[in-house]
Amino acid sequence: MRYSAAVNSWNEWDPLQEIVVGSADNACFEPTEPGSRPAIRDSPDTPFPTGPKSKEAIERANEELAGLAALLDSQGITVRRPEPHDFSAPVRTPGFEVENQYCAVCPRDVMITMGNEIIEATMSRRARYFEYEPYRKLVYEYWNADPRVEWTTAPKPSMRDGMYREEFWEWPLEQRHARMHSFEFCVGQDEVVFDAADMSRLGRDILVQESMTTNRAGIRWLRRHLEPRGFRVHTVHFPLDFFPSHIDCTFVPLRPGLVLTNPERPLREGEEKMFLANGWELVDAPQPVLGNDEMPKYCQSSKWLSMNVLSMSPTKVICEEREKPLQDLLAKLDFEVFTVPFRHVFEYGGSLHCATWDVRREGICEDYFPALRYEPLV
Ligand code: ABU
Repeated sequence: MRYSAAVNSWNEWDPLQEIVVGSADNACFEPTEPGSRPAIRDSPDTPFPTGPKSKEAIERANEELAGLAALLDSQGITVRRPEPHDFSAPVRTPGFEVENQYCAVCPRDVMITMGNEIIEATMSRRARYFEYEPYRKLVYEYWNADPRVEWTTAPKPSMRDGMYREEFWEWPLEQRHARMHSFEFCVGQDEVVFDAADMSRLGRDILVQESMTTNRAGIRWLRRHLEPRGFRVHTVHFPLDFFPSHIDCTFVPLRPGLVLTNPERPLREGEEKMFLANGWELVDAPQPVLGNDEMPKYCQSSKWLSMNVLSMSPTKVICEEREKPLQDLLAKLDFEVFTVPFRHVFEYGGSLHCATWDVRREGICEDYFPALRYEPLV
């Protein structure tokens, strides 16, 4: 019998064997920079704090992350954690300076497994430039353990001022609405830019969202890298999301043939065709229990963190403890639903999917879109 590689994950749902769960140790507030304008929810005119998060905020998040790790462990899944990193250290490169870094709560934003390959994203924000570092020891371990494991670091962008379109942040909502079909955000199009969490894996087919954190050059780079390896890369858009960043609160594949969709962020017209023509069902998530106004005050993500679930298998899914309407829907769809409290992690920009990076799942590369016609770049 041939064992699967030390790194092996082709989709978002196959039975999970090994996963990295993030850590809030040494987390800092995300600084204001051209790719990010953090604001306090109930007091947008008060300057956003800088430097380290409070000990209490870190402990609360770490407790919930440990609860997730314990649940995964109880299901026989190997859980790994990032290495400590000094996020309070400033970063200075020839192109930019930033006063502090961010955190290692959301490995999903940085790292992605594409079959037997680990890809480190370019990242889109200065404070996250070195966010691969807490995972490097693990990457070396996997890479040393198995010659089938490939490891790719995507080209680092300069992150100079000129890479960004800073006026984006000043556009009023009406202007954004008028421009919603042009998909121009705070990153320009000259350099390769992507966050790993803008991708979703469905066997041979990879979705990439064009967003504030992934530009068209980033998607071109991904196509040129992945197509020769047998993948088909599909760009997707959600024109009613005026601040799109990371696909996993918008379009969440749960098992072959089923995607959990965001009722406020429909796919661009025409992009649903590949799903419908291949017998997939798109099911809207219910409204989250917390409204946008009720999210933690330093949280920069939307209420749709509710749908940021983590699949342990095609029949077992982990959902935030208080999201009862979503739990009920998932149960109706024949999932065994596990729950953990995760509200304190929201402050760090993610929920259960964001706060993890699956390294090994059972299974092989499958084609779930047999009726698809695809034009490769070359
Ligand atoms: N990091 C995921 C955030 C996505 C959202 O706010 O909808």
